[in-house]
Amino acid sequence: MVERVRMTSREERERAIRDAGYNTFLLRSRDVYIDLLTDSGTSAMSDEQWAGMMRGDEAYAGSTNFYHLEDAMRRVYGYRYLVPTHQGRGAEHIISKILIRPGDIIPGNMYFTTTKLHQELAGGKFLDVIIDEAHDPASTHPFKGNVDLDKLESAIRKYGAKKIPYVSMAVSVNMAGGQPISLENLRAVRSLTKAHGIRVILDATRVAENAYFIKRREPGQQKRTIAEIVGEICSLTDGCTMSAKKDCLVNVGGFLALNEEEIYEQASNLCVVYEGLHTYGGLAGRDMEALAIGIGESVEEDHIRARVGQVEYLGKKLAGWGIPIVLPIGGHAVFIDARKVLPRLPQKHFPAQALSAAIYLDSGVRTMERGAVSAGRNRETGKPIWPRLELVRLTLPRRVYTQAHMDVVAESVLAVHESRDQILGLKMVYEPRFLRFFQAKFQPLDS
Ligand code: PLI
Repeated sequence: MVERVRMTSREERERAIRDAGYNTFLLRSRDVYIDLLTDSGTSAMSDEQWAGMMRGDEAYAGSTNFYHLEDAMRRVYGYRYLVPTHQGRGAEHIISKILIRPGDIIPGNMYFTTTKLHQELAGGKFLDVIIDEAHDPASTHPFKGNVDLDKLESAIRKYGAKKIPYVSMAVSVNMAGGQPISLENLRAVRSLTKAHGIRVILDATRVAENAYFIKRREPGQQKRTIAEIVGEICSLTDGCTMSAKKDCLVNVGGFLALNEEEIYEQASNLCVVYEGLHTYGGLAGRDMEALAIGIGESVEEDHIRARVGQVEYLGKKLAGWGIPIVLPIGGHAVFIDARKVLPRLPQKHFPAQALSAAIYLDSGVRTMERGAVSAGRNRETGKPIWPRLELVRLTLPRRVYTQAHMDVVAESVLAVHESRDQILGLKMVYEPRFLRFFQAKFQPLDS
């Protein structure tokens, strides 16, 4: 099957982005030429996955597809128990409700929007313990997703282990630019937390992409398979939340996986409240089948090399033309450093949001802001958070676009970069209460 793409005129795009309040999330997809908004749910399913869709067992309870999914999860990730959810945030909601008490602290290697919100809604507070290099777009540290063990240790000393229900450990750290963690770092986090009786809950969303970087960069890992490395990452944690819409190559789906029976029992009970029966969790049988097959495909060596290789292709092209991007190039996306592109715009005028809108205007390529708009406000003080990273994310769906599409994207970014002096800052004219980046609206400021 092919998806047709539609080219638009400059006038059409001007109208579309104005109507969308200069927020690319509010554009209609028919007005988008090449869609690099996200890699979430936008990948192309394989022939095997489509065949699996035809074998949906849509029984309300005990669907055969659930058991296939459970087998695949155990085989690749190795956890004991599975709770399917409609997507990643469904799993985040459930685990946060179970493990977090009001006043708890959840250290993690950089925030992710939905993960942090669910931790806060459960009464907890997220504490960033990622290494400093992660906040510096120019640092070429090979594992910029790593936890700073001194920061974690001092958090344990300051708050006490009883106030820390778990460490929230991400792989291919999204907000840092798709940056990996090393096995060595995860092992150290594991032994430190174990000594204090603290759990590690993995956000396994892009674990295969992280494993690929470990295989390429970490001493002694070159001969191992991606599947082996993924298995070891998971084995160093007590459970995971998974947005299956990324690595696992499905359009919808997620899960919570656990090793402790007691937590699993609570989770499967909350699943029936918020998601659906514990053997479908908001998914159709056919979705679970496609996911079971996608899990296997996600750790295939050729697939993952081609996937990360395409991101690298785009990133190298942009970097080669002098466009400031986050280095090293990440696993799922290329991130443009909007502060460097638009140094005359203060952060309060949302340079990344403005740059993202400008790229759409130029060519119909849709990207996403990952800066001050995404960071939102401090929930206690209500004050805006001003992150060091002010980025535009060009996110590549898996198995969808060709290298020629990447050339079109790169040429548009170059054109926008060359005319960057004309880009106006933005003011926010509508701000929703939660996860504002999805629905906020803006207006251009006068030049
Ligand atoms: O969109 P969900 O609810 O399936 O998953 C939430 C989620 C959790 N963790 C991480 C690292 C994510 O990247 C993530 C969703 N990411 C989106 C939608 C993205 O565009 O990156």
